[in-house]
Amino acid sequence: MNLTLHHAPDFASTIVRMALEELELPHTLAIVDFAAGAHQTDQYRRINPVGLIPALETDDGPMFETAAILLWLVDKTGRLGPGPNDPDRAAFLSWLFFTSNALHQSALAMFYPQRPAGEANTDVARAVGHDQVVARLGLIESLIASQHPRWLSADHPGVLGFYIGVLIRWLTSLPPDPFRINLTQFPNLRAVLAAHEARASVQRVAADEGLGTHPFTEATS
Ligand SMILES: N[C@@H](CCC(=O)N[C@@H](CS)C(=O)NCC(=O)O)C(=O)O
Repeated sequence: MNLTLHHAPDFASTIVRMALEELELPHTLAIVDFAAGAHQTDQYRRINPVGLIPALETDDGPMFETAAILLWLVDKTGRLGPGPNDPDRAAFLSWLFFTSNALHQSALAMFYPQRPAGEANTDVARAVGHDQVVARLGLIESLIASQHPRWLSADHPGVLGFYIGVLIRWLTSLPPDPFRINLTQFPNLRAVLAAHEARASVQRVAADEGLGTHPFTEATS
């Protein structure tokens, strides 16, 4: 498999990079110069028409959207998540799409509140995003506590652990007080993320990108 990940350190592409490392899939990193606007060029948009990071070039063609790429990797390798015939697949898909469509999107409202609300209303947008994030993390916390899903557990690495881990990294370090998320409110999720960040794959990526030794549970901005 020829794989090229279009990547910027500590961006959403870091989630995909961790999955590629965990799967030990050889890949090339193409660093996107975000500050220079490289993600908005015609050349990059031929790979990701939306102009966002990540994109993954594959033998099946270019891919974008973090969740789509993660799901494709699960299906190609049979690892890091339940496959199409696994009875766990239905719940896994539901929570993967929830993470992408709901949790990730409300997190973006906290990081870029001016986008939905305009510069004059950033505090309101950030507060709404914060409340949504807390409620959505609460659902994930309840899921882990009550159902102990194998595909989001401390015992088995999975794509959702990497995805939620990087989102938590940002949510606990980037927003200004009082909007910053406190991970101790979600102890079951914290345990799952602690196990994921201890993986050699995550440690390799964290060392290369300067994310610290506990990139999910002790992030600093
Ligand atoms: N829904 C997209 C979101 C990706 C995303 O927001 N990427 C950010 C970096 S973490 C980005 O490219 N931002 C550039 C911008 O918003 O202009 C996905 O899951 O891949």
